[in-house]
Amino acid sequence: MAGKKGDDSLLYFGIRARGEATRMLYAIAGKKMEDKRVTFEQWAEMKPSQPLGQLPTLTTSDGLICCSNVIARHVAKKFGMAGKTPWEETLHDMVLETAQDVMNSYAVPHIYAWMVFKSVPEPENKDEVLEKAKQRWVTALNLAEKLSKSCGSKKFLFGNEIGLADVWLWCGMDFAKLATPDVMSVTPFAKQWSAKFEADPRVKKYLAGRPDSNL
Ligand SMILES: N[C@@H](CCC(=O)N[C@@H](CS)C(=O)NCC(=O)O)C(=O)O
Repeated sequence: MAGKKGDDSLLYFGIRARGEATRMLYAIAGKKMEDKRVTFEQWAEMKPSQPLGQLPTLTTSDGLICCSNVIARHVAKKFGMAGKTPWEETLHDMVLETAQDVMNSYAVPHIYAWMVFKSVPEPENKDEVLEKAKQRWVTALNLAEKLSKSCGSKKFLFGNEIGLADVWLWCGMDFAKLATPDVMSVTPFAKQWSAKFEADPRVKKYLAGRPDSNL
């Protein structure tokens, strides 16, 4: 839901990457948030005034929050989407951190570096590198499936309601499509779970209205 001045305010670039899970959490919870998107030119001027010199940041009535996962967790907790017990919170965290690790430790340095940022040349063993990324997702998804089954979940990862882990995992996989176009169906579990997630009316509405971006 689009917000106005006075609502929580997310400051990020006009890309999905580290901001999208938070945007989606607000949309699914039906809560208002000002989605401030800056260009890289605007950012150059703003950078020195930001606490860590990086984005995203979230401004709330309690204060300013830095670091994308801290932001997503804070928002999910506020909306009751991060687990009801310390163990459930840990299950959500395990999925979130595992998915982010695939992106940070493998996909970004080994694939996006040449495919998107052009900071290194395309590797000669490109197919092998891409296959390895796919296998990292299979491993991450097998863990998510095991954890989900361990608490008897049938609909979403940890219960009948969409939670932080669902949102973060889906956004991480969506971001991974450039390198692994079939990531949403790399395991039977991934296919079934992502279909249920995408069929949720709030998710559908959000996805239909969000700005285009390949990142
Ligand atoms: N660990 C931080 C990393 C933040 C980060 O790398 N942000 C990038 C965009 S995704 C950024 O601000 N780049 C511009 C800059 O460093 O000047 C987080 O998760 O929020």
